[in-house]
Amino acid sequence: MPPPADPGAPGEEGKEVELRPGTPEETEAYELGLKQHSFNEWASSKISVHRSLLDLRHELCIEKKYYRPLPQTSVIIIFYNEAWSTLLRTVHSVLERTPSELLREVILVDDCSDFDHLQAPLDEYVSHLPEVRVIRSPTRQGLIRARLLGVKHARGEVLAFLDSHCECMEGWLEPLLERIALNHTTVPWPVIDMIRWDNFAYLFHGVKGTLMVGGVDLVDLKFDWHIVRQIELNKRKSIIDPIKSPTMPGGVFAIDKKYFEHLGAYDDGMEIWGGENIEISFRIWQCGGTIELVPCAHVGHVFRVTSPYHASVDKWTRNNKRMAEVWMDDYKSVVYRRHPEYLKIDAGDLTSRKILRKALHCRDFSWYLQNVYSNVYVPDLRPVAHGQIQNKENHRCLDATSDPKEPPRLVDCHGHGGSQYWELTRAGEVRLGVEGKLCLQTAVIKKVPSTDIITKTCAHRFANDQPSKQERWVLQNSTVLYHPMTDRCLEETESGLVVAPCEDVNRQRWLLQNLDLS
Ligand code: UD2
Ligand code: MN
Repeated sequence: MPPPADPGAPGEEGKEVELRPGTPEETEAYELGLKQHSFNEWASSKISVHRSLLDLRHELCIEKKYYRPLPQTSVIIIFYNEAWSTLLRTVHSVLERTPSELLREVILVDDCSDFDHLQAPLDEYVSHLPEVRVIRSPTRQGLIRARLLGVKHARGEVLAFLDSHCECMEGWLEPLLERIALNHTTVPWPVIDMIRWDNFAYLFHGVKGTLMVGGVDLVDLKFDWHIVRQIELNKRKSIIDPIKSPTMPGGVFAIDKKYFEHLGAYDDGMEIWGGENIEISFRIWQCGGTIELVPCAHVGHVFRVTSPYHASVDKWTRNNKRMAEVWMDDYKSVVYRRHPEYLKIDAGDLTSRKILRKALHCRDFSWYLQNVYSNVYVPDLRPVAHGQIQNKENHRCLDATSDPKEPPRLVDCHGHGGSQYWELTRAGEVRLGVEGKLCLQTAVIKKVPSTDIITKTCAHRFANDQPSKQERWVLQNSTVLYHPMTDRCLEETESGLVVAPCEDVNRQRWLLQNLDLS
C-alpha cells in the first residue's frame, strides 16, 4: 500500500507541478536534468514516487468485471540512465495499481547505466520491494536486447513491457490480460496518456474523444498516430470495446510469453533504439496475430522534448532496414528510392529472421496493406518518374519547400534530392519530396481557377481517395507535362511557373529523371 497521499503535494492527482526553479542552484539542477533526460527532471523529483492519479476512466470501464481467471504477469521495465524519480514512480505505479494475484514480478533491466543512483542505491531501495528484481547487463545492449534479457528471466505467463518513465493507472492491466485470456494471439496495448515533459501533468485521454491507433509512414518508416474513423468506432458494440491497430508505439504492451517466443521474440540484431515496434507489429499481423488498442487500459508516458539518442540515428536506420528486408517485400523499394542512404547500409545477417518468416507461414506485405492497414496512401512501387525535373530551355530544376505558401520555382539543379525530388505517380500526380504529401497543381484563387502553379496537400491521402483535377498531369512525348483540366502545359515564364497553351517550345519541355514508361 502507498503511504497516505498529501493532497497538497506537487503533482498529486496527476496535476502539473507549479513550482519553478528559483535559486541559481535550482536553475542549475533544472538545466542538468533537462540535458540528461530531455524532460524536466527537477519538477519530477518534487513529485512523490507514489503520486495519486484521478481515476477518470469511463464508468463502463470502472464497473467492468473480469470473470475468467486471468494469467499472471511479469512486468519488464528496461532502463538506460533513467532518472530516479521517474523510474521509481513507474515501479510504484505498477505495485500499487496491479492486483497482487496478477503480478508475478517486476523485472528491472539495467542496460548498463552509468548514473550512480542506479547502482547500489537502487539495489538497496529495491531490496525492500519483494516483487521487484534488478537484472544488470554488463554492456550496453540497446532497448531491444535489454528487453530480451528481461524476458529470459521472466516467470509469468504474460509479459507486460513498460518504458522506465511511465505511470500506470488504476485498472491498467486487467483489460489487457482479458484479451490475452480470450485469445493468446491477441497483443493488446493501452491508451498511452501523455505525461508532459515540462510540468509532469498527466493528460488523461478519455474514450469519448478521438481514439488514436498506431500506423507507420511507409516512406520514412516512422511510427505515427491515426485517428480511428467513425465507421470503425461504430462497428463496436460498446464504446469500451477494443480496436484493431495496424502498429503499436512499442513501449507499452502485453503479450502471452509463449506466443512472444513462438513468434520470434525480437530481432536480436537490432541496436539501441527504434524500428523494433514496427517490426513486431508487421510480424504479428502477417503471421496470424492481432494487435488491439484497449480503451479501458491507461498508462501514462513521459514524451520527451527531444530524442536523447541523436548519435544513433544510423542504428535506427539499420534496424529499419532489417525490418524492411524481412517483412516488406517489394515495398521496401519505396523507402530506399526516397532514402538512398538505406542502400549504403549493411543490415547484417538476416538468415534466421527469413527462416522464421517461412517457418511461421506468414502472409506477404501486400496482404497486410490490403487487410490491416488499408486506409493509408501507399506510394507507387514503380512511379512513372522519380528524381529531379529539369527544364530543357534553361536547364534549371523544379524546386519547392515543404511550405505550400511558397510557390514552386526553378533554381539551379543541386542533385541532392530534397526540395528537387519529385515523383510522377501512375495516377498523374507530381508529388514533392521524400514526404510525398504535397502535389504540384494549378491554384484556385478566391474560388476561381488560375493558371498559376502551387503546391498543396495531395487530395489522395487515404486508400480510396482520387487526385483532384488540379493535380492531374499527363506526360506527353516523355517531356511535356500536359494539364487536362485547363488543356494547357507546364511552362516556365519570366514571372514563374504557369500552365500555358501548349506549344512546341523548350520552355514546355522537361527532363524527368528515372523515367519508366513501361
Ligand atoms: C518509443 C517507445 C519505446 C520504443 C521506441 C522505439 C513508447 C511509449 N515508447 O520511444 O519503448 O519502442 O519507441 O524503439 O511507445 N533504453 C535502453 N537502452 C537504450 C536506449 C533506451 O534500455 O540503449 C530504454 C529507455 O530507458 C526506455 C526505453 O528503452 O525505458 C525506451 O526508450 P525511450 O523512452 O527513449 O523511447 P521513446 O519513448 O522515445
Ligand atoms: Mn519512452
